[in-house]
Amino acid sequence: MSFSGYRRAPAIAMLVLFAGAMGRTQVAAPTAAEAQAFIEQAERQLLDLGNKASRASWVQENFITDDTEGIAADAQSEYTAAVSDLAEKANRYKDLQLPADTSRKIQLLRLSLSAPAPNNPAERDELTRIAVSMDSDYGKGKVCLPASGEAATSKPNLSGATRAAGSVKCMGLTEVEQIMQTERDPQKLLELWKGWHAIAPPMRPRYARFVELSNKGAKEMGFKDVGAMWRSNYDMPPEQFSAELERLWIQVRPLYLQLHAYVRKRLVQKYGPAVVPPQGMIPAHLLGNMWAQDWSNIYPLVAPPASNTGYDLTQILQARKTSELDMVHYGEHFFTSLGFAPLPKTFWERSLFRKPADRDVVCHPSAWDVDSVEDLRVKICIKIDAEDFTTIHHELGHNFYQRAYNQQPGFYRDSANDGFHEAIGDTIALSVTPDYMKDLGFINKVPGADGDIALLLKKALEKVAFLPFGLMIDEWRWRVFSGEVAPADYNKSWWELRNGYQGVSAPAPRSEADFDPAAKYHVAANVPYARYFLAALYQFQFHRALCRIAGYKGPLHRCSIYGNKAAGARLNAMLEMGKSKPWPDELEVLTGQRDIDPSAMLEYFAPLMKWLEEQNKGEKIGW
Ligand code: X8Z
Ligand code: ZN
Repeated sequence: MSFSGYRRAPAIAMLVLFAGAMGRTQVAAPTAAEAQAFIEQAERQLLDLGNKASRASWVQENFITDDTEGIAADAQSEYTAAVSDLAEKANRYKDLQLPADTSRKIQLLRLSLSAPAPNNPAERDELTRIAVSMDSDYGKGKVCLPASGEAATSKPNLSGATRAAGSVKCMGLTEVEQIMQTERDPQKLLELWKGWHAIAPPMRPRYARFVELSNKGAKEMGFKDVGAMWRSNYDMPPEQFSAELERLWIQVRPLYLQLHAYVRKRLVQKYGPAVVPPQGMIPAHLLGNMWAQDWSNIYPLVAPPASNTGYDLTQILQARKTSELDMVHYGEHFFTSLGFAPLPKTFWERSLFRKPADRDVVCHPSAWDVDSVEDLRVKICIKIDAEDFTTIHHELGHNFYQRAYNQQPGFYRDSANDGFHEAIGDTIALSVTPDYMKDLGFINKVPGADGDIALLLKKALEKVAFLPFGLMIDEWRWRVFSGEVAPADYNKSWWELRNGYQGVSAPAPRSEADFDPAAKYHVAANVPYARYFLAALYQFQFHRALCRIAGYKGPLHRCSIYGNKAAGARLNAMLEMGKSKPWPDELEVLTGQRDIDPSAMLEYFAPLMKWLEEQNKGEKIGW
């Protein structure tokens, strides 16, 4: 079998064109068998280059230095070049009638990069260097608070974790996030918020260039722009995907609006109408989280007077002197209780569980599958609290998924769509119920039904509060990639979307001297975000299906599939399919349904919705 694609060097390409025009070069007509062999070879080549790039990125994110950045950028550039080259070669087969698997794999090849590069080495290297440098800058970001109480500054280039220099204390994001969980002084919260957002403006010119270069790559790959390319990865036309998100948001928005109005009312009680406008937007620094994407840390401020969750997982974990390693073992234990094999020995040897004191790392939690087979790892700077107890289940969900599909061909070693990957661990974490707490010996007595509203409110602060955030990030990026939002309007459009979707406001005056989007990891690191919105809905749909398979009859929020092998086997049946089929086929295997169905989430929170509507009588809904 011979392949007759184009060479990259322009001079040679011209030569071939010229020879072709002269009629001296005869290229055999493409065949389906040739296409199949081509894609199988591509699969092998990309697995090899992908593993090398993955190993280089692992080292770069664990030991951020100029050298590791360079090594990671080179490996990514090589991988990106191979994808562009193969995608171009695959064009040769575009008019052929191909076996379904072959054409699916060619399409997956075209979609496999989140930052496609121009087919020109200098621009490609520039793109990968920018991408890696923004990821590193985010990882190195620090908030430096002067002991004197002056305004906070950021020092992205200070190395080391926390360091005290004179009267200035510099902290990494993990520490800042931890303080924001419990700090209630608006002034202190504002300093932390401003300090962290100050890491981003230096990334602005690089980001604008990144958009330019990756758009050029997307166009060469046959897409309108990078956003259109991302939206094409859902087994439907990109316009239909946008319409689908709109359909889903309309169904869950009333629940968000009720939660927003209730939380605002309680925050007005706490901070007064001068800080929180009773009919307006909630200032973004008061919600217990840097990005106001998860409000569960302010649960104590909004807790219902007459209902009690019955336990506080953070307190329990800390009182039991739980270690970082113990936390991960709890997560693994849930999966093995469902029938999944334990994690490999190398997982425990190679993962990062603790924030190192003496070097810069990207602490944003991630799960890795370095050799695409069984070299599974996580990288999490674990805090001993309820939030990270959930995060660990989230990350391990990625790892168990990765291992479940490792027998698939290379292009299918992925989730049905990216929302599935994000939903698996969260689905498991929904089974962390009071009953499960008792099974673990964390509590002696399971709280009665009178604790339900409290439990549901706490969960809604995590899951429902997230929904508009999960949508607006990519709404912003899609507009940026399409050119609808120009660099001169980056920050303005960011806040228009945050205001409009979330009903949260910037806590300090903003201008185009700021670049608030890049203070969020997924923007700096170019990770598509619609996946998390999808996952927020899928996880309830998966949970409901698994609870039914387990024969559970009660309310969804009390269901735990812990230890249920039938549920585990059915989950595995979907996971092991990887990306081999369009996602509706895979959704059907687990749930019997072919559409994303927000009714599971609405059913889960139905008692809370009723309660919120009562609490909000006479309140303005919206802002
Ligand atoms: O990035 C994550 C995971 C890693 S895939 C920790 N999440 C999103 C975020 O932190 O913004 C999980 C929830 C949303
Ligand atoms: Zn994830």
